[in-house]
Amino acid sequence: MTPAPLPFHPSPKKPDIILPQGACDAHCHVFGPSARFPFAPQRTYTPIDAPKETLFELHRHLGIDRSVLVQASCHGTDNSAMMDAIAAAGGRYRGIAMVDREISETELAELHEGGVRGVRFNFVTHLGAPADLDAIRAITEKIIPLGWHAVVHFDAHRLERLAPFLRELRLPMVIDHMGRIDASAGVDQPAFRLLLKLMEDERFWVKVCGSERLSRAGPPFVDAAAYGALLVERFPDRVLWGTDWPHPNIKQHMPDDGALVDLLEIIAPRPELLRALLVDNPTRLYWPETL
Ligand code: 0GY
Repeated sequence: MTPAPLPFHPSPKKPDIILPQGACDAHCHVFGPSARFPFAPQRTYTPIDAPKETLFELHRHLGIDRSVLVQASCHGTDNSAMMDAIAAAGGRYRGIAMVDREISETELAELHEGGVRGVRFNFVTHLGAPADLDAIRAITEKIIPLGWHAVVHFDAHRLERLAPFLRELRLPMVIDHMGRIDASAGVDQPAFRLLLKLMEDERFWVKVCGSERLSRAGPPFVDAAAYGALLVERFPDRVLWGTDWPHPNIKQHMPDDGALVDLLEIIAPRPELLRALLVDNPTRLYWPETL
């Protein structure tokens, strides 16, 4: 039997740092509530309900003004829980959808109208079968006219085989969770070197979050934050950050979201870096019309 999922932190601390105005959590999820938005039959895990109201309250508590909701595999290609949350946020939230290869132009236009600005592809073993490469080619060609990007989520060991394929695609790509590298394996580990190499191509962006997933040292996950700091220093205008609330599939150390915000002191140690990471970069990708 699969063990019961760990609940998200019930009372995160108030962060020690004050976030800049317009700060964006560019990676988090809403789950359910399942009575209204049932999970996908083919899911590989069943999370605890994590409704929009709880997320909105968390963002207020942390000092986060904007957000990008990322469709998670447990909801499959039914984006309705995410769309409902975006609609309730009055333009301050955007979304990354998961879609079928057959999606029509009309359906894509509806998603765009509802705040979606990209599509996510999963290559993470514990989340099910890897995304189909032909389907990705077909979907990305459909979303290019909308100005969308792709979000790619993969296990670090897959990057070597995946990189040539990603380089073929003709749109911006955002890599989730620093490519899920192993924080104990050092900056010379092949996957991290390859990630740095990919980032030299200006189509690629990277999310410097997920420290709690990459860390081998445990809380406060400083070992993983050091990789984020390196990426932010080297590519300050193509990095994004998020809480990853409600932290699906965290098995051991459920993070305190306020403490994750405090890790930004390591990840983006100067005000101009923090502003680029939390405000200017998300604006360019998700709210370009406000520039
Ligand atoms: C994350 C990470 C995970 C889950 C998903 O789509 C998902 O279900 O992304 C994970 O299990 O590591 O980004 O939330």
